[in-house]
Amino acid sequence: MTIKAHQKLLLTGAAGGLGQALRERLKANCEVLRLSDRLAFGVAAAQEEIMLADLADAQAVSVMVQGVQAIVHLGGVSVEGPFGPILQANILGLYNLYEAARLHGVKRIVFASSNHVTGFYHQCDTIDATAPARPDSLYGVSKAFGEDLSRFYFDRYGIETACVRIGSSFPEPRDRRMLATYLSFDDLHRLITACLTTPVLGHSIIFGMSDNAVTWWDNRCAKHIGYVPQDSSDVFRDAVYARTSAPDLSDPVAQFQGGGFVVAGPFGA
Ligand code: NAI
Ligand code: 15L
Repeated sequence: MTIKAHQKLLLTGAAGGLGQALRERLKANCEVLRLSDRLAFGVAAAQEEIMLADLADAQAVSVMVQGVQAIVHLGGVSVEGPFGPILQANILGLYNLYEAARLHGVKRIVFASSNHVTGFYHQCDTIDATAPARPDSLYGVSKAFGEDLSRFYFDRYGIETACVRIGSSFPEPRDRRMLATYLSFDDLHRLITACLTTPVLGHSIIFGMSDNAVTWWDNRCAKHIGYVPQDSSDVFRDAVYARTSAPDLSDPVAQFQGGGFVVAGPFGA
């Protein structure tokens, strides 16, 4: 099966950690990969275009979106912090992106949501996509907004979105919590590919995780996407246990799925 489902694909947040990890991988999904970020990050290679844009700038976002058939949206504030930048990038910026998609006829978006939409569930809870949001931070609230905004644009305008509640996507798990939340870069690419190629995506929420032995999330509501993880955090388990100490179970950081996000801040405006 070809995974080249779109002629021109836009990747936002291209200068960030996941953007860099996906830059080469996503070229298999399109003829031309348009890369965007607020920050400059070098020159375009073969099969690439670079278009810088601040998500808060509606005009720049419109130009960025024009001419693509699908979007992988990673751009934005990726951790808890002051509300001002979160508001600009993750709330106003997301509105600008969906308005541009509507105006330019883009019909499918993969939105990098986050496990922090549901970070205030306990680590002994197993939740699926029907569980009500319980954001653990203003950052998590902004991702919950993104999930609602994208649902509105699907119901009203038919723009399909996969809200991928990414767990922890790094080269390897950094602590014991991430053994449950780990998503390898290759599995992230498999997941995005599934979102871009499944015949009917609709508006879907899927937890972005590898095939980890310990998990808090159940993806049964997203079977239609056809994502099958092939990696697992289990190969890192012994090393993570050896370099970390047992969690203090009276600490909220160890009780809730969101880990340190449940106590981060307040940061003010
Ligand atoms: P990152 O912080 O490394 O990259 C985010 C990129 O967005 C940066 O290059 C930044 O310059 C850009 N950006 C920020 N504000 C912007 C604005 N106003 N306009 C345009 N660009 C802007 O984050 P990372 O780890 O690459 O994550 C990518 C996405 O995935 C983020 O949306 C994050 O919330 C989400 N995510 C990542 C997880 C992970 O484990 N890496 C877990 C859950 C969600
Ligand atoms: C996220 O949403 C962040 O973007 C990422 O930096 C990690 O902190 C991740 O969640 C996590 O929960 O480990």
